[in-house]
Amino acid sequence: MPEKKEKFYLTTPIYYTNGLPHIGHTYTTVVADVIRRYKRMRGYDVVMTTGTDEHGVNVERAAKKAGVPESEYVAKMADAWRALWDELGIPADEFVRTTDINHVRTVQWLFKLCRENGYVYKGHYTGQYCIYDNAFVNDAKPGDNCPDCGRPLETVTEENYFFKLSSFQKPLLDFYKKNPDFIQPDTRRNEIISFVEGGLKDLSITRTTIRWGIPVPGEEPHVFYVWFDALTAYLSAVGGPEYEKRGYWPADLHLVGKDIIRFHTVYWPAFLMAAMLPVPKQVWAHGWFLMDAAKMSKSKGNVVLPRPIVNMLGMDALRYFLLRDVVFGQDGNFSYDALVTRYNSDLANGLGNLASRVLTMIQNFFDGKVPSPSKAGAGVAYSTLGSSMTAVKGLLTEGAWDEAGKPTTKGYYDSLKFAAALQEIWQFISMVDNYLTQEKPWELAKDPSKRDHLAEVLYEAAEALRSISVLAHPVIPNATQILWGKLGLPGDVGKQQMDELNWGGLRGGEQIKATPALFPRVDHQEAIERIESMANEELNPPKAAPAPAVSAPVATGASAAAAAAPAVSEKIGIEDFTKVEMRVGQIKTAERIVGADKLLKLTVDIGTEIRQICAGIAQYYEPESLIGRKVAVVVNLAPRKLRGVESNGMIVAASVGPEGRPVLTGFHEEVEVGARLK
Ligand code: ME8
Repeated sequence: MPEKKEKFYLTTPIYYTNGLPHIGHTYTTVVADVIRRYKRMRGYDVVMTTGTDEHGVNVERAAKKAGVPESEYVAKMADAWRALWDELGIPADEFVRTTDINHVRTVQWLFKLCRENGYVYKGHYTGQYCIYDNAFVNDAKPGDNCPDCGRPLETVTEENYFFKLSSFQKPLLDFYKKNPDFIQPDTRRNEIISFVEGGLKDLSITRTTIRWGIPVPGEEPHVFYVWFDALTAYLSAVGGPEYEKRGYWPADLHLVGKDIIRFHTVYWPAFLMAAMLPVPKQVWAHGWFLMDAAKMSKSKGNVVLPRPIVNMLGMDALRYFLLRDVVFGQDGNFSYDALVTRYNSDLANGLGNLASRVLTMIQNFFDGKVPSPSKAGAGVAYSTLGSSMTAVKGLLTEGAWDEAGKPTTKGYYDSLKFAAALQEIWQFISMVDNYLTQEKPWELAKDPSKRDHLAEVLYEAAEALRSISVLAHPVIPNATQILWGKLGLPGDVGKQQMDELNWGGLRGGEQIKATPALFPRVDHQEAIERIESMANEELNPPKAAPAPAVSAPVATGASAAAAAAPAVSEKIGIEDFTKVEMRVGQIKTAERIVGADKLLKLTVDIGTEIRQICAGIAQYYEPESLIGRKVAVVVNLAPRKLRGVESNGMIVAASVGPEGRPVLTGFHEEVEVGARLK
């Protein structure tokens, strides 16, 4: 490893603040996070930037509609974006907002440089403008619709500052030629080259019709046009005018969707060339995630949200699916059906099942201690699994080589071939599965004379799990960290260096930990229904949710904190109290809910019928201990869904201590099921 870490700077687009992230935005940010983790495991000092694009007429309109100043509107939205990335475990190292003062300074500085170098002039522009995409549409006629989003264009004439993009046709074409990897994938590169060969028109970079933008110093009311402003955020995030001090510019990689490739590979390098600043090394444009073959948009009502999926299946499942199901660069269809199928087959049955088989056998046959590799040591050195693992590692990190020893492709991770990388790792997983089926350790365990062989087999399998934890970590960081811990290994698997992963690293003697399944299997249909139901709730939140009738003795975890608050002193009349119908219920069944750690799903006999009720008591009561128990139930509460599971009623519990631990009610005398509490 180099003594001083080499720097690697990558970015996602700076997202618009007129909506919240859906699966498309999540996709780009997840990919950025995977690359960041991978590069760190190769010894790089990585910075990943994402952020929010907060200027423009759309924001002016949205803020007006919300009845708040623009600054307040964008601050709230930026907080929501940042919070979601944090919640999903994909936070930026630098979160840049285009309203940040450092960014404002950087845009004004870049403009000054371009102007001093003679690439800016004042003129008039009349054109057809799409206010939704913030772009003039070349060759459009008045009355046309936007070719991208289909919405009506507006005719706009105004005094503008122009950027002499036309001067950059040759410099750009030369640049693409000299840097054939600058635009990826190759199909996009060819598109851009023919576009630039077709001639470049000068570009309007300021507006006078918009108020909400970065002012052009001394030229008010001119404010910067959205792309000159937004693209510059990549540079502001790592020092702006003082970029040299931090040393991350030029960016190594801009990740974008194919919609904005032109802005990134034509305008952006031209702005930087005009200012005589270094140009980024690569722009990678991926395809669309489509929903029923159409681009997702809130107005079409077909957006897929990340949170409900993560609540149900976990973030690793979402990450795995996004990278495994679609070849990076191409369009792909998103479907819950495919997501849950992948989850059950590759994660629950594949990796999850392998891990639990191996760990259970080590638990049962070796008292939970990883057996030591064969005494002779030869087994490890010549292990078939070991050489397969080394081959997989080579494909992921170095690529393929021809017979003369020349590289023919780059490593799958380095060339962003995520689907291929995962396919290799999962082929290795099935190889380990086959190895176990062949060696039958459960049979070996019956014969004391085969103890050494048994130790060897389970050592190999455990070593395979350790390797998988390292190799798959960039894509499924949570599960691999858990697996790492289960194998009794200390610290953070993300701190491991892939180059240093060698077969035989597990020493033997590690104390394994039995913890719940990595990826519990889910019922296919039920999982989809619950995800859809949670998505529906998030997209159409109930108007002012009515306060629960009984707010002190609640039994759902989410309300536990509220329940611990001092009792409200406002008095109610008896007629209010009698509105709440409470009855004695008897718990018939109780089970945990995948994707909802705090909830138990109960069926409760309330005398007249058997109800399904969810209760937030999973962290305090074992499901089996509840069967047959009599509890007080609010039976006339409107049914609702908790984490996508229907709950028809509420179990009453006292809320005890500062953390609001729920304690179920009990009766000291025999009471009849269905009896009313008054
Ligand atoms: O364009 N499939 O912001 P934006 C895959 N502010 N990726 C998708 C997607 C989908 N269905 N939908 C969105 C902007 N994306 C500007 C960028 S950069 C200096 C300024 C992802 O909020 C994809 O990365 O519209 C796409 O390029 C980006 O979100 C657009 O985000």
